Amino acid sequence: MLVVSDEVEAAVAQRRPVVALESTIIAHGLPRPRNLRVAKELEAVVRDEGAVPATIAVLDGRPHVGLDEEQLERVAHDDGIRKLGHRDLPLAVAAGASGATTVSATAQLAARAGVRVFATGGLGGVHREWTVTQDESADLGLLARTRITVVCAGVKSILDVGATLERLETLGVAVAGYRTNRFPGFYLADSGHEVDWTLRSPGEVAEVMRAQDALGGPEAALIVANPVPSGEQLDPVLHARVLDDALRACEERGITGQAITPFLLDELVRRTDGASLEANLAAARGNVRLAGRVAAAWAER
Ligand code: PSU
Ligand code: MN
Repeated sequence: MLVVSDEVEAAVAQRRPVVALESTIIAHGLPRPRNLRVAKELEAVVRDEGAVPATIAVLDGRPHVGLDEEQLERVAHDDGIRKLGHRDLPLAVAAGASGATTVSATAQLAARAGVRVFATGGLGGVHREWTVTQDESADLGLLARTRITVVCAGVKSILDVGATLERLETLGVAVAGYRTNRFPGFYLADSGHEVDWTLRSPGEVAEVMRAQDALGGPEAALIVANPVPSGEQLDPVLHARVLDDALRACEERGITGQAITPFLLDELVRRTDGASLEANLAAARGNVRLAGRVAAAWAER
């Protein structure tokens, strides 16, 4: 049922480095037409690190691991492309639908295809109004049950970051800062929260992955939280101001469910004159590069 590209299939079979990439950031997280350029650029960064990119999406009811140029273009430019969490996968397959995969759906399909390393911008998590809405991204629950290493710039700053870290602890998902003891804040290098563990090289990350496999226990992910370079972060004062306004706009317009994350990301781009987009992309690029290096270290096992 899974369509794995020849290139990805060969790399997995030969234990060469592969990095999974999600497609929701392309279809619903970034403005067009820049999104297609970014999708290609992120794949190029993976290749630059000597790894094979495996961008994941569902097209006409078939989950694809590794997209060609035309397929990538469909994800970026088709209006009908849905947003698929992991619970949506069987429904999309049976309906013959097309959709971009979130972190949860991407992680599931990557693991199924034997890809162990995955890069994204920021994870989903616990939303700020959780006590009222119970809105918590399915990313967290899926990562608690999937053996994959996710390189990310923390969780999106539109969320309740402290609550998200608490949930990750409860769920038993390992979290380590990359060369930092601060949990990154997506657009910002520091979310204001600490992490208990710091990893300093791709080789150290790969050692943790080996230990996960050797120790048994529940199949859970490893989150490698890699801060955006501080020179490329969004101005923290601007961030605090526009985020407040964007959250208010979201509430006023009654945006709910799956639409909240794309709406807030888009509002931030508009309200910062594109500065949040640059910070988002800087974070994503850095994560993809590090993921390429982790995949290479992992391939040496
Ligand atoms: N990171 C980004 N941009 C995005 C996302 C992550 O830089 O658009 C997406 C991811 O696919 C993540 C999803 O899984 O947002 C979370 O959506 P929700 O909060 O509805 O679960
Ligand atoms: Mn949600």
